[in-house]
Amino acid sequence: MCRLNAWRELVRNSFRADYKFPVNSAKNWFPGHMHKGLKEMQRKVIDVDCVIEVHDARIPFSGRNTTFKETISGVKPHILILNKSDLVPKSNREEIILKIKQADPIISEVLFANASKKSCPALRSVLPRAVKLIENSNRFHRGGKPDKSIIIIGIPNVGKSTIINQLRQQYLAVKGRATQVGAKPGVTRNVMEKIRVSNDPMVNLLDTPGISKPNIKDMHVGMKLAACNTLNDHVIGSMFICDYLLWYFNTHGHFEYIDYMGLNEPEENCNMMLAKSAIANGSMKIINEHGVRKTIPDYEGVAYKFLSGFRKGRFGRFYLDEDQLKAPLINSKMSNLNIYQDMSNEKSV
Ligand SMILES: Nc1nc2c(ncn2[C@@H]2O[C@H](COP(=O)(O)OP(=O)(O)OP(=O)(O)O)[C@@H](O)[C@H]2O)c(=O)[nH]1
Ligand SMILES: [Mg+2]
Repeated sequence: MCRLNAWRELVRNSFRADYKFPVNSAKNWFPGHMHKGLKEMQRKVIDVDCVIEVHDARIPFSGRNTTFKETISGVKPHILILNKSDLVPKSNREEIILKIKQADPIISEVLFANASKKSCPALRSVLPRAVKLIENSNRFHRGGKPDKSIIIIGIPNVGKSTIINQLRQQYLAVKGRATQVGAKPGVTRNVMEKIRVSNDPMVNLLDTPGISKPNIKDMHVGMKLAACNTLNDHVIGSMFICDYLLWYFNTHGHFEYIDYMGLNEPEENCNMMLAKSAIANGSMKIINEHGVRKTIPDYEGVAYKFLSGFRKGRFGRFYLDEDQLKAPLINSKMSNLNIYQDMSNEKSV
């Protein structure tokens, strides 16, 4: 505790309080395959009865593609799954749900889910919920067709395909994956044909490529999206992402990185942090400079360790949207909310 207080003081007195962005927002957030994917989705959405949007729970208020409202979902029932709940605290979930619903009344349900876990209770509840919403919706005129179609949308790498595979395994008790999953953005490139995930009720899901928000004006949002690996690292650059995360950890009191990286105290400068960590862990590499062999810190290797440590939850559970969480609620009728969370006791990683 004493150590923690000393670190907080150090950060408060001598570290940068605000973040100056070394990169600007004139980035290509929207690669070519996303244009194609969006067009395909717009063609197929005509047959769809409900939209399930998946987003990363670490950034509940940042980086959702709000243009989906105009391009895809319209007035169809819309469920938002905040996935990767194993990486965020169990506190504040009710407040987050309320704030999202207040800001975006088109959303019928918000759930926290952990699709990496076999029997996630929130995921088990999602199909019955969607079916109920569809049957209660006055747009449901399917001429007696018994099957229901749901499209799964969201930005890249948030777990859309994992959720489809999980639901299929849960309801049909089949092994294997119907749609490919991967730990980098852009794994699903095309809108898939319908994937049957349940026979009773008869439900088909459509997997789609992750589509980012076309313009990102707020660079905090861009950096958070990059930190959660919803963009390829090269779009921003690994070193810049590390630097942003280091600033975020220090200014928000998340000091778990210090032990993980083999450091003694908080570091303000990202290059210095990576160099000290490389030396402490023996992560050095030999380079040849003008015919002279030199041993230098393996900056890229250590930056990868830092980024993947965060992405795997090795620095503890927290939101990257803590500042938005502090904003007051418009009204706080929390007790009226239906909250479906993954309340299991899984550990932070
Ligand atoms: N920690 C954690 N990881 C998850 C969870 N769900 C999915 N993942 C991982 O997140 C990564 C992306 O999963 P995908 O299902 O491929 O994500 P996607 O949204 O389909 O990605 P694109 O097709 O690239 O848009 C994979 O490494 C999954 O194992 C979760 O609940 N928690
Ligand atoms: Mg996918």
